[in-house]
Amino acid sequence: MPHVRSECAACGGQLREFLNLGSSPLADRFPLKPGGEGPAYPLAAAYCLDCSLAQLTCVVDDAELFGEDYGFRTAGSPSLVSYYQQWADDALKLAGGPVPVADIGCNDGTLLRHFRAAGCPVLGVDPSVAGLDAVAAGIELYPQVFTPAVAKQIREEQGSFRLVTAINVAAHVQDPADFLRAVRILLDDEDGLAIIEFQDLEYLIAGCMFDHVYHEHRFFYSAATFGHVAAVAGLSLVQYTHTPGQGGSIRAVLKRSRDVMDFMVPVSRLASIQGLAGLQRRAEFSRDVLLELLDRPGVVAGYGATAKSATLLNYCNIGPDLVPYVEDTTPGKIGRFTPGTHIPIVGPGEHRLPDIFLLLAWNYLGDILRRETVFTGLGGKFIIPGPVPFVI
Ligand code: DWN
Ligand code: ZN
Repeated sequence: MPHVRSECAACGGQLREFLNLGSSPLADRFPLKPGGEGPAYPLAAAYCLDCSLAQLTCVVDDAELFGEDYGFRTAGSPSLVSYYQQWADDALKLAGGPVPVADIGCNDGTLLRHFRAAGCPVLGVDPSVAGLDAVAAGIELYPQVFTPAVAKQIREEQGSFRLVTAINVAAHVQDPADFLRAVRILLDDEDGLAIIEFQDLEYLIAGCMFDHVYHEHRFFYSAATFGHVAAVAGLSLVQYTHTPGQGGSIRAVLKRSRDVMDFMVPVSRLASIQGLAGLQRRAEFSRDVLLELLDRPGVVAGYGATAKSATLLNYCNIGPDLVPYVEDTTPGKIGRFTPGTHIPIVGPGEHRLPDIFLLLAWNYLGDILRRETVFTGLGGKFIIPGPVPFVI
C-alpha cells in the first residue's frame, strides 16, 4: 500500500503542494484487458520549503511499481538505443577509455551492451523484470534495489568501479541521499566517476511537462537540488551539462568529495516557489486546449504508449472514444491496453494511417518526424501535447 509523505524525504522539511493531477493508475502497468491495471492512486507533487527538493506526496512501494508486469524496456525505443550509444561514447571519453562500469537501473542492459562492445567489464543493478533481458544478454546482474547495503555487497564481491552510471534512475529511488551514498560506495576511491542523468525540473516547468509526473517518478531535480543531495551523500557535482533526453535532462558528473559540503549550489532559474506556482493552472489550460484539438473530425491515433502518456491521458480523460488506438514499438506492450484509459495498444502499421497522431512520445519528435515522412507526405498531422498543445 502507498504511504503519504508529509515531510521532505531529504531533510524532513515542510512540503508545499504545487501540482495535483487527481488520481492515476501506475504508468508502466499495461493491462492485458481493460481494468487489469490495478488501483489508481493520488498523483500530486510538492516542494520542500527548506531544501527545495520537489517530490511526490503519495509514495507507492517498489514491489508494486517495478513488479512482474513492469512494461518499460529501453530497447523498445529505437531512438533510445542510439541515444545510449552516444551516451556510452561520451562517458568513456570522460573516463579516459574502457574501464569497469556498473550501471544502476540498467533495465534490459542496452547501455551496458554498448560499454561491453567498447571493451569494458560491465555489471548491472535492476530490481525489475527488465533486468532478466540484461541477464539473457549475458550481463551479470544484481536484481535488487540499489541501497548502501547492496553497494557494500557488490564492492566486497566485485571490487570498486571507475565508472558508475544511472540514466533516468535518480527520479525513481526511495531515498535520494541513500541512493547517492550507495553510488559513492561503489566508486574507486581515487578516480571513480559517477555519471547520472535525470529530467531537469526547470525544463519540466518551462515546458509544462506535467506528464513527467507519475508514481515511478518520486523526485524531480534541478542542478541545485541534485547537487545539494549529492553533497550530503559525500559526492561533489564536478560538472553538468544539459541533454535532450526526455525533453530536457541534466547529465551530472560526480566524484567522491574531499569535504562533504564543498558544493556551491547554483542558483536555480525556474525551480523555485514562483516557478512552480503557475504549473497547476498551466496544466489545466494545456488539458483544455488538447481536448479542443481532439474535438475535430478525423481519426486520431496515439503514437507511443509511453509511461508519461498514462498521466496525460488519465488527467485529460482521453479514452478510446477520442483515441481509438495507440501504436507502440515495444513488443511486450502490443496487444495490451493503456492503464486507466483502456485504449488498445497496437503495433506500427497494424491499422491504416490515421488523419492525426497524438504524439505521446513527444520527446522523440525529431526522430519521429524524420521517420514518418510517408504519413506527413499524405497530409497526416501530429498533435504535440505541450507546452501548449499544437498541430504540425
Ligand atoms: O523515466 C522513465 C523513462 C526513461 O522511460 C521510466 N520511468 C519509464 C519510461 O518512460 P516512457 O515510457 O515515457 O519513456 P519513453 O522512452 O519516452 O517512451 C518509450 C515508449 O515509446 C516505448 O513504449 C516505445 C514507444 N516509442 C514508439 O512507440 N515509437 C518510442 C519511439 C521512439 C517510437 O518511435
Ligand atoms: Zn527538504
